[in-house]
Order: sequence, then structure tokens, then C-alpha cells
Amino acid sequence: MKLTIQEVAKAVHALEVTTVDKEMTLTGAEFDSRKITEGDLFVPLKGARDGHEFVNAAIANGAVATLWAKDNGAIPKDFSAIIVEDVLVAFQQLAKYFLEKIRPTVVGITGSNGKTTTKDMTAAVLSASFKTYKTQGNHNNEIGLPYTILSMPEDTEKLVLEMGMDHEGDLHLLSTLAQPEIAAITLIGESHLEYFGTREKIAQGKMEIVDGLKEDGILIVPADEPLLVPLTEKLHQEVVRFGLEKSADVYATIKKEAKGHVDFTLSFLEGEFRIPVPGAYNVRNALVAALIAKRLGMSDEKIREALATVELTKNRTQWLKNSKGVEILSDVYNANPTAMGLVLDSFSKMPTKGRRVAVLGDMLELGDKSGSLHRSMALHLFPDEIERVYLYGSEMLKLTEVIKDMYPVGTLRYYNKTEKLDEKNELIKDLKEELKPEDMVLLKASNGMGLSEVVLALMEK
Ligand code: 2GN
Repeated sequence: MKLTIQEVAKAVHALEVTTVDKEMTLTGAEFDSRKITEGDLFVPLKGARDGHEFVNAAIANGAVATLWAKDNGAIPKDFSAIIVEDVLVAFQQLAKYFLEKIRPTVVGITGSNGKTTTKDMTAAVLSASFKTYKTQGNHNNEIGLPYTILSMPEDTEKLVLEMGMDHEGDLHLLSTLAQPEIAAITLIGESHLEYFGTREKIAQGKMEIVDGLKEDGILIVPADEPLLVPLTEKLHQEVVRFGLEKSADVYATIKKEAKGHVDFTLSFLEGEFRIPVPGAYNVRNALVAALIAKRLGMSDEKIREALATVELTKNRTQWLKNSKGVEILSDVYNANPTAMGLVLDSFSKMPTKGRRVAVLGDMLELGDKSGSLHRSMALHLFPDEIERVYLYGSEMLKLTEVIKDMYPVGTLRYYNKTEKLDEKNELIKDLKEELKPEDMVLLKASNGMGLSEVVLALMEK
């Protein structure tokens, strides 16, 4: 992002700006003060804690301005504060302004889950011909999507946005913000993370992706979702139904499935295609990616080349199932208190026949508020929802102290990690012994805690 303070103030309808130099250029926007670099705008959102509390950390890291909710206490002296009614709304308005300034073609994709995503494959294919930027990690909600937009390079031509859906109204907001030229619903799914109750409700929720779809835009939907297809009938935008059956508007035909690749044809492109990953699921992803690429002007040949070399990265957040039948939600590469609280809340509500088990490791680099931020996770842990808790790391000892009287004897375990002593192997051993088929396990920590080793150990035969 490259915007002047003046531009930001105008875009967010600032009530007031406390600054000396409104021509000063801002080079990025961050809501996590740990990620601020020189020249950035700080965006104090309400997470587990109120971001306004951390403005000094942001300044120390090089922030040159901040958004600031009106009547929010003392504004740091000699610092540019852009005063607004609501910081989240301002952040979204700013993203919208930046999008209109850069004007990439926007592709909005929802419904991705599983190991690889249509979003990644689409971005991989488009990258062969265009300057393409895509949603990183899980930045797909009302905060993550504006963040993605504001993080795109100035020369972005195609922007592939993942649009996440947890509640009714989510996709309405994301779609009207980003106003995609192409929108794709990859599947209805029965994802653990959706609280819609019924598949009908999920289908309705997914259809909100058309709320911001351009008049001359295209909606891509699975042909084999009887709940979805009727909802597309009254749209004035073009609707393309995809699948593996000839009755779909566009379809793939699998020719050969091998261990490491699949060969297939596509009804709308010449010749045969290969993806260097197995599975019919990935052929559906590839079909959507190829369709989008074709509509955006790529040649059949270019699409073929791009698909043949797509590299799929593992999702950072993954559902796994081990040989014992334990379901594992692995989210072990980064952590902040907000995200940990949110994932614990949704995990607590997920239906399961077995027990819910949480394995939580330290969140790193939280400075002198670290103790209280770890302790605050007690607000998200209740023995009748999450029956067993394994805490790992020196900061998590503070959380252990807060919840130990609430958790019955034997249901809360603590493992230390210091320079001298690392009890990770005990943690692994106990988990392997104590987990039962049908249990559901959440693992979450900062990357530096190395919980990925625990995930690997649980996945061993
Ligand atoms: O769930 S999210 O991760 N989300 C991001 C967007 O895509 C989808 C997923 C998420 C994270 C969301 Cl939705 C919202 C927020 Cl606000 C955040 C977030 O980053 N929250 C963070 C905090 C909170 N609450 S990051 C962060 C880092 N901060 C602590 C609080 C916090 C570090 C810090 C620690 C101590 C000081 C300053 C900063 C300090 N200053 N100590 N003394 N002075």
C-alpha cells in the first residue's frame, strides 16, 4: 500500500486528523503491532484486547500514523491520528478505496476447504500470465479481506480473494466490499466451522457472494448441488455450472488417475490436461481455475502449462484424521490472542461424538502483556465444552494457574519449555496414550513452539 495521510483521511471520512504533514506517505497497514514496519499505518482493531492499548508498541516499531476511534482516550502526542467513528469500518472503507485506485480484476472464491484450495490453484494459473495476488493464510474474513486488499502490490492485475463464511451476512459484506468480476462457490460443504445448521441455510449464505458481483460478472457454481442451483435461476448475471458430469455447463472428464498426478480433459478447452497432484477433488479445483483463466483471456496452451506445474502448498490450518480415528485441527504456525480465542470458541461448539481436547502452546512476542494475554484464554475454556486441556510452554503456565481449579483432576496437563527443559516428548507420549477414537483435538501455538512435531507424531501409524 502507498497512500498519503490525506488520502486515507478522505477515504475513511475522518472526523479529524491530528497531524503536521498530511502529504506523508504511508507504506502499509497493520492491525498487529508486532507486524508494523517503518512507515506503516496502525489499525487498532478490537480483538481479544483493544488495539488502542498497543499504539505505543506500534509507534516503537515505526508506525507513522494510526486510525483512532473517537473518544478513545489520550492520543499519543506528536503523532498522526486519523479520528474515525469506527476503526473496522474505516479499515474496510480504506481497502475499498485502495481497490478502486489499483483496479485489479477481482475474483471472489468461497467454499474452499480441504487440503488444497481453488483459490490457490486459480492464483497459480493466473500468475503464469498476470501479476496476481491472493489471500494469504486465513485472511478471509471482515478483517482479513481488507487486509489482503491493502497488502496487494500496486501493480496487481488480478486479485484472487478467498471469502470466508461463518455467519449469515459475512459474504454480503465481503462481496459488496470487493465487488468481484467473477465469483465462485466451490462447494456447499458441511464444514465443521459453519454454524448455519442446515445445508439449505449454508447454500443461502453462500449465495450472498452475488450481492456485490458486477452486473456483467460471472457466477460459477457446482452443478451437483441441488440446493444451490435453484437459487441461481433469477440472477441476471451469467451463471456457469461446473462438475464431472456431462449435464453440467462445463465439465471435466478424468482420463487417468495416478499416484502423483491426474490427467483429464475439459469441455471448454482443447486437448488434455494434467495436474501434478492426485485426486478428483483437485480436478474440480483445476476446472474452476481453468475456467476463470479462460474467461480472463488466457490461451488453452498457457492454461495447460500452468496447471501442469502448479505447486500446492499445504493449508496452514488443516483438518486431519489419524489412523486411530482422532480428528485433528492443526493450526500451529502462528498465534495471536484474538485468533486463539476465536478458534477456541468455534472449536467449543463443533459437534463430536467423542471429547474435545485442546493442546495450546505459547503465543510468542507478546511483550510485557504476555502473561495477561495468555491468562485471558481462560475466558474461552470450559470443561463441559473442552474436556481436556494440554498446555505447553512457560507462558501457558500462567493460564494453567487460572484454570486449574475449574478443571477436574487429571483433565488439565502442563508441559514446560525453557532453554534447559523441554517436555514436548512427554506431551506427545501422553497424547498418544490418552486420545481415543472419535476425540477431536485442536492444536494451536506460535510457530516457534514447534507444535507441528506433535501433529506429525499424532499422525504416525
Ligand atoms: O483472527 S485473526 O488472526 N484474523 C486476522 C485477519 O484474518 C482472519 C483472522 C485476528 C487477529 C483478528 Cl480477526 C482480529 C485481531 Cl485484532 C487480531 C490480532 O492481531 N489481535 C492481536 C492482539 C489482540 N487482542 S495481535 C496482538 C499483538 N499484541 C498483543 C495483542 C494482540 C502484541 C503486543 C504485546 C504487548 C504490547 C504491545 C503489543 C505492549 N505494549 N506491552 N506493553 N506495551
